[in-house]
Amino acid sequence: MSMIRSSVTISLVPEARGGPFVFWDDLENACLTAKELNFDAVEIFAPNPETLKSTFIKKSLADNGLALSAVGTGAGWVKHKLHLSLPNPAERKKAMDFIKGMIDAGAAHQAPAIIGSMQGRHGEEVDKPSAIGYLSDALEELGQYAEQHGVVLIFEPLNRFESNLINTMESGLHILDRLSTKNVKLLADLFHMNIEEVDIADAIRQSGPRIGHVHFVDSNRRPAGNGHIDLKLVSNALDEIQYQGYVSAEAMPWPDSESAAKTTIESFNRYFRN
Ligand code: LER
Ligand code: MN
Repeated sequence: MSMIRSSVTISLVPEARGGPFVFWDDLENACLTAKELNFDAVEIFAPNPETLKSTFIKKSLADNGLALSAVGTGAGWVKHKLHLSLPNPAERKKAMDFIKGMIDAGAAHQAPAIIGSMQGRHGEEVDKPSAIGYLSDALEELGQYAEQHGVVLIFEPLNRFESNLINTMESGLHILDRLSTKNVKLLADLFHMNIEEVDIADAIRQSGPRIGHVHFVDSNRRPAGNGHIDLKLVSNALDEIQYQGYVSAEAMPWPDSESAAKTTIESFNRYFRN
């Protein structure tokens, strides 16, 4: 019996509307639905650490017997235009401080923080080697910071339309291999992988125990089961590497939030529960 657990995303960031989150704004109702559908956990995309620390969130999770699988840090980008590859050191420091706050707040729920869009990009003012250097330094410091708080740090390769730094699991591993901390794990987002990897299942096998979180979604960013990714090959590969973490639905609320959550849990049960 696989120890993989199910999770579904909730965004509480109005500026991120239109993004790939199953539930929007109404945390209480999202948690109720997640509970009804038997999800193990929710992943929250929050505007700031204070929101994550609120008794409202604690209560919604506890009342519905849900764990917090992970917290997104992308509000630092969508709300404050901060990221870890900016040319100005003071701005990079603000990005670090924002993420540290999120690591603290997640750790209070035993949940890791995810560095996705906060990795940033290279451009006119910062060439690629410099950007990768800034990002590596940040992952080193944040990985150690997370370790002191008893959680891992999750780093997410993004497809080429969202970042020009780290697009594949292999390049993610390459950057992690050069860190002295072993506390940074990779996020396997099936949507990004479908665009960038030669073979999704092979990339999962090659990443092995370095995978710390999975974004469960289909080729078109609709809920898993509504696209053309071969989910059986994905679940076989995750079994093979003895993955023990969450598969968390980060998908468009297609055709609506409730249906997306229901499709996801049906796919989860089909591919991870027999
Ligand atoms: C963005 O495309 C994404 O996949 C998120 O998980 C990270 O911000
Ligand atoms: Mn993702």
